[in-house]
Amino acid sequence: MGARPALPEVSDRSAHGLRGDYSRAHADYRVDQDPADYRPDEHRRWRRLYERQSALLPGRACQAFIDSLESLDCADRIPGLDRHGERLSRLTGWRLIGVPGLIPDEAFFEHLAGRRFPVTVWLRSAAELDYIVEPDIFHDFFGHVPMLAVPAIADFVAAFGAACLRARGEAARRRLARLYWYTIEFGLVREAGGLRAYGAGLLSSPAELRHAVESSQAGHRRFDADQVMASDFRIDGFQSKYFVVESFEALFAEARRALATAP
Ligand code: HBI
Ligand code: FE
Repeated sequence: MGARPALPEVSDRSAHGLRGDYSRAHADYRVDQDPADYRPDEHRRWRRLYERQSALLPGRACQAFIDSLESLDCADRIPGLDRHGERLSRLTGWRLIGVPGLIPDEAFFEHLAGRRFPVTVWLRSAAELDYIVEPDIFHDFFGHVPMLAVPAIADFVAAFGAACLRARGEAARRRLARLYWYTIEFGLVREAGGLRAYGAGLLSSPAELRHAVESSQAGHRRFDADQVMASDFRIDGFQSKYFVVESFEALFAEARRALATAP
């Protein structure tokens, strides 16, 4: 996932520069997902993305992700958000909502605070198999949804959304965005077998998953919330550093303090 275009103004449903169809979006940017809308070639592309990425997971993805992905049973076709949201809500209270793509921060944070995870409804084109600019359903569903079944992560993401709604001013929101970026998008956890990915940006990207977990040049750092919130990040290309937590409970305990005291 690369450069993020400027987000559409709330009033501008056409959202020039973003590829999703925002014209059918409700006021909270939700769109209906009709699984019947996907063409057979799109389901085939989902299967190809799923097979290629899941082959890379052993020894690189955290065990909780591998177990949770398996229980989602979503290898064969583009997943239906309602069905999977039903099951997830029983596990950690999270539901899944369809969105046309990137949505304005305020709407995004309100959904996270309400335990509604926005999932883009379109799938990347065949030409974007290895590199995509905006998050598509493969990044959002394959990358993010399995970890929302892990209670400490589920609680952290909801607390992050609530903290962003409380935050006053751009600097405070920027610090919080970094916390989300270096954990939920690009976080690493230490397991008995070594470093493992739990961030969606890693778990949905073949090249960066290998780089972040295996490269001695990856810039591994011990997770420290203050250092994370002071570290700017890149949205096109590999990160220059990756933060490592000892456990998801440790992440949530330290981040909860940072979220509570965020200005
Ligand atoms: N919208 N659909 C969607 N998905 C995101 O990950 C997202 C977004 N809007 C804003 C946003 N992310 C970022 O500003 C936050 O991650 C901080
Ligand atoms: Fe993401």
